[in-house]
Amino acid sequence: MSDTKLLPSNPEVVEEEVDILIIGGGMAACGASYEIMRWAEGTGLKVKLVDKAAMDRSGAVAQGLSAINTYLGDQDPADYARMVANDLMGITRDDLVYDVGRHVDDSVQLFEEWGLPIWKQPGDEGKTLKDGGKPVRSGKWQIMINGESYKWIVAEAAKKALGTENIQERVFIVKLVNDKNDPTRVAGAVGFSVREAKVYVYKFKACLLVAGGAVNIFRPRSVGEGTGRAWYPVWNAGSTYAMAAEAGAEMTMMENRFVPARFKDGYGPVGAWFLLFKAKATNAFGEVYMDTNKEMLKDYPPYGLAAVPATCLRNHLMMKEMKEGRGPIYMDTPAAMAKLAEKMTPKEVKHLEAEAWEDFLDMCIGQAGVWAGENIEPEKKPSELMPTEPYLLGSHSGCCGIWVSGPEDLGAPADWHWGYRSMTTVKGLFTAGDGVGASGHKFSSGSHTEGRIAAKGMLKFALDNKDWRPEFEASTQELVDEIWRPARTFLENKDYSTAVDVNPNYITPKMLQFRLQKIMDEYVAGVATWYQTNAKMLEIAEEKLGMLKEDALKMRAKDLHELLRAWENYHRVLTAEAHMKHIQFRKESRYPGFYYRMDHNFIDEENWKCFVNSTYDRKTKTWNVFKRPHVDLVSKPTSGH
Ligand code: SFD
Ligand code: AMP
Repeated sequence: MSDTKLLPSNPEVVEEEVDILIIGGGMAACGASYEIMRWAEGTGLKVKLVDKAAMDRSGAVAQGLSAINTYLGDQDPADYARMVANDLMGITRDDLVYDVGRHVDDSVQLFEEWGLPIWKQPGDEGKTLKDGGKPVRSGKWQIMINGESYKWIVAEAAKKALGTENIQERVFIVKLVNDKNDPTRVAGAVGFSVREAKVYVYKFKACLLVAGGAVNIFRPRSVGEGTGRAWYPVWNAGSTYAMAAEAGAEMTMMENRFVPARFKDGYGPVGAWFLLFKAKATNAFGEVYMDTNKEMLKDYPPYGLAAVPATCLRNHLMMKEMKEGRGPIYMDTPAAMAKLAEKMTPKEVKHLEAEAWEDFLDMCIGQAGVWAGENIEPEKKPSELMPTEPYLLGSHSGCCGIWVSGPEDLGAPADWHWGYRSMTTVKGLFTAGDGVGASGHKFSSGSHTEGRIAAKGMLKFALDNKDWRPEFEASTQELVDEIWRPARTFLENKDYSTAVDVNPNYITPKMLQFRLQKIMDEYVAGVATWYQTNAKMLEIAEEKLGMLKEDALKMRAKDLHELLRAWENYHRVLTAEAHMKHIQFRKESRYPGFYYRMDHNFIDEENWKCFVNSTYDRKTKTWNVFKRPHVDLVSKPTSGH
């Protein structure tokens, strides 16, 4: 291998002090950037944003989207909170969800003002939402958009507000640093450039950690030639959860996961097909499993009995067909399109066919590729559906994440808020979007909104602490040494063997990732076991993850790309461990269709309708998992989608 590509054993170190650091450049970060500058002007506070990628196309909205899944219009935020609670099997924070619901429309109206085309009903074309234009609703809460450039548009507004001089792209943040004098407080963060051999050390008073959810923790269905395909963004590697946990933040509902039903192999989303095109999913014999297996929903009142049964329960009914040999599952696209076409002119039918393709071209181009490659014309041939590998996220149809301070005016229990809205239990550390636990179904618009809400809380915190000076608990050299360890491990050991990837003194990030995915897949309810686990399997997973954590210290980085992969894996392993510990603690199967504890294969409302929360001790590397009482602030969760 040519020496010109080798990393130096000592990177350049760049130190900077700001008042507020935003970590991530996705939907929540863009919302925060836009909002914070409206209030920061004249305060003298310095705000900076760092993203591991380029904001124009970073995060889950990278490819664009075809719908905005949260827009309330004239609906009641309490009804929205009820729907979210029902979909997440009763255990959500109504205060957080309601707060998003009452503010989210403003963000959507801003997107339109910034140039995002939002579909309008006939007669209202050209009329904005703000001016009373009626959107085309796919579902009760969802509206259709031409969203290929969604992220560009939202990022542009954020960049304009923040100023490009305050944005540093292609910096991967590895860890938060606690304050020397108060370990319950954050004082900074360290990361590295993914383009140059540079380590960045930031000191700050407050920080918004919005680095998205966690993908590729489980062995994906796409392996070999399909590796790299997933539904959620592969570049979101659990950084939010791992860094917050290491800083001491209380986590919540880390047992929750999202297993979406998706178009097979391309991972194309199903929402537009179910909601807009009114398609039905069937087993191999054309039977609609939501009808034939309806009785199964009665086992899970009230969540199965709502107008729209919870997402995990829809999976539960689908998987019965697959497990009992009546697969594959199909989305009956031809029947749906034929029905819609009944009252259409030939021109309108062509338009409908174009919309079917655009749905994927807007947000999941790979699925359109699968259609083209497999000669699938959706008006003629149905497509297979498949439940994917599990993802960890807090903004879509899942609710794992961090425990945050909620709004004070909604009658929530006193311990659900502690002064600064959106602050975690660590002083100065805020989060939003996928970072916030126990409040799913925010989606792109709700994540943007939550970023805006958090920005205000964070600004207040920074102003209240204007004279406070951050001091690190570790020295800059110690932090740099830690970040650069994989690079040095490689440099020190590379000549020991003749094949660069075979060496007893290090493990490649790719191999380590395979090991993690194998453990999670086979013992922690991945696709290999049809999402089933039990106490014994979890015990084995715990032991294996412990050894993996030890071996992770031996990851090598032969270049910057591998350094990125190494630290992403570090975040993944910690997130995976949190997931496993929470599943181990919750002795019931709260989310049938997402995962099953076969030794407790039931829902136990009496003992487990509670939050499962945890904290991680960075020094002892151990978890403390515990219950927190749940309270419904709106009436029982039974409202439909
Ligand atoms: O069809 C670091 N989502 C949908 N939302 C909708 O409103 N409508 C849809 O149609 C949606 N669908 C959908 C969706 C997502 C995906 C991938 C597909 C389809 C294919 C969900 C939303 O996109 C999602 O809820 C929000 O984007 C979440 O926002 P946020 O801000 O929590 O996460 P992000 O946008 O992914 O941003 C994360 C950022 O962090 C950066 N980052 N930066 C520095 N250091 C590190 N260590 C970092 N790690 C990550 C990332 O680069 C990024 O900028 S449908 O399926 O329903
Ligand atoms: P998806 O495309 O699966 O990510 O879903 C997009 C939106 O549609 C989300 O708000 C989902 O909750 C909703 N959705 C998806 N499938 C269904 C369904 N079968 N019934 C009702 N809502 C759905």
